[in-house]
Amino acid sequence: MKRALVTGITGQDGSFLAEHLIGLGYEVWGLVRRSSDTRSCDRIRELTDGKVKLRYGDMCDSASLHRIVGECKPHEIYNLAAQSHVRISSDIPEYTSTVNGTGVISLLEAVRNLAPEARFYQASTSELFGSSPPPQNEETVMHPRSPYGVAKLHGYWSVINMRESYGMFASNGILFNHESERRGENFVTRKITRAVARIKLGKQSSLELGNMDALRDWGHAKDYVAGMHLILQHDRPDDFVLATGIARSVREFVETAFAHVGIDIESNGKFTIDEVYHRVDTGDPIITINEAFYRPAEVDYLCGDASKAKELLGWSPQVTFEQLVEKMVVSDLNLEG
Ligand code: NDP
Ligand code: GDR
Repeated sequence: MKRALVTGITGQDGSFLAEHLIGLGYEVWGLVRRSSDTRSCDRIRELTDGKVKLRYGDMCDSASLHRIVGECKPHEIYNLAAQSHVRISSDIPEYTSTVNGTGVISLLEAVRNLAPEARFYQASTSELFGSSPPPQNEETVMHPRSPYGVAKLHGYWSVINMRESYGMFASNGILFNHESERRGENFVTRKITRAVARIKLGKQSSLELGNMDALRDWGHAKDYVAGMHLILQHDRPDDFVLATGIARSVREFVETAFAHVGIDIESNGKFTIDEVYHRVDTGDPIITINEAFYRPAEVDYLCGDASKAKELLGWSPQVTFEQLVEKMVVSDLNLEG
């Protein structure tokens, strides 16, 4: 039986990946960090009943990474652990750098010393491209725009360096935004769908957002974790973009989500921080802009070209933008109802 070690198993992707690997017959191990309550394991609650082996550790504690790799002796390692919030990375840049950059080196060193034949997947990101114009693919110049992106670039190159220096099977998945019903509540898509559900149910009246005109290439996380697995099944280590190839603005996400629950909204057309959307039925403000949600440097336009993954791995996403928004809104209506 193949053993896989997943860091970040309690996160959105980690939970879907663990389920996917168990479905494929893997023995799944997960690294969890100590938390003051047990809610951090909510996404993997159903797996904690013996389906996964969990071990305490932290990306900032290299001894714990060595211990877990030595005990598990994995065939495959998926490094998904990260301080994954781009805007918050500007508030905690050093910590973000340690977890998302140095932490990758610590884990790679543990693998090189204790499981050198293992295959290593690194959760790299479209944020690496930053200000490079779309469509972005594996050849696009990288120009990150946040401490998060800079730290992830460190991780990205560490993987390539291990491959070139020691022949390790280490690959980067350069994944564009992927969302789901399990998305953290302070990422924009989930923030929107949760608010739309609460507004529909009369539990909230309005929502504050930041930049409505950023464009993102949004897919569903389930499709992307399947791609992570395929990247490690390829005949050689390599780097792959996973994306849908279609970009939508935050504004389009908002409008699609409200349309789904039958609430008509209209903008005052200011397209600045003075923009306000009103409910058509009551005239009440429903979306206002708060500068606090803007980033020091924005990534304006991400739209990926995943031709390489399609050709070499046979990967393509199945869930459309409209289906993604619908799934998230319906799930939040159920959770809030
Ligand atoms: P989440 O924020 O949902 O999950 C992050 C995971 O990392 C959680 O399990 C968290 O644990 C864990 N973690 C954070 N800090 C540490 C630490 N110091 N030591 C150990 N574990 C830690 O992220 P996603 O699931 O959305 O993303 C998974 C990975 O993919 C991340 O690396 C992210 O940067 C990257 N990525 C995500 C994309 C997306 O659109 N979702 C796109 C491209 C890349 P805890 O539960 O305790 O907080
Ligand atoms: P992103 O996701 O930065 O792309 O990183 P996020 O959902 O945080 O932002 C997407 C875009 O929405 C704009 N925005 C807001 N964002 C948040 N969080 N909250 C708001 O109120 C808001 N209003 C507008 C942002 O400015 C941005 O342009 C995600 C993470 O999962 C990373 O870990 C991953 O690497 C990238 O996707 C690919």
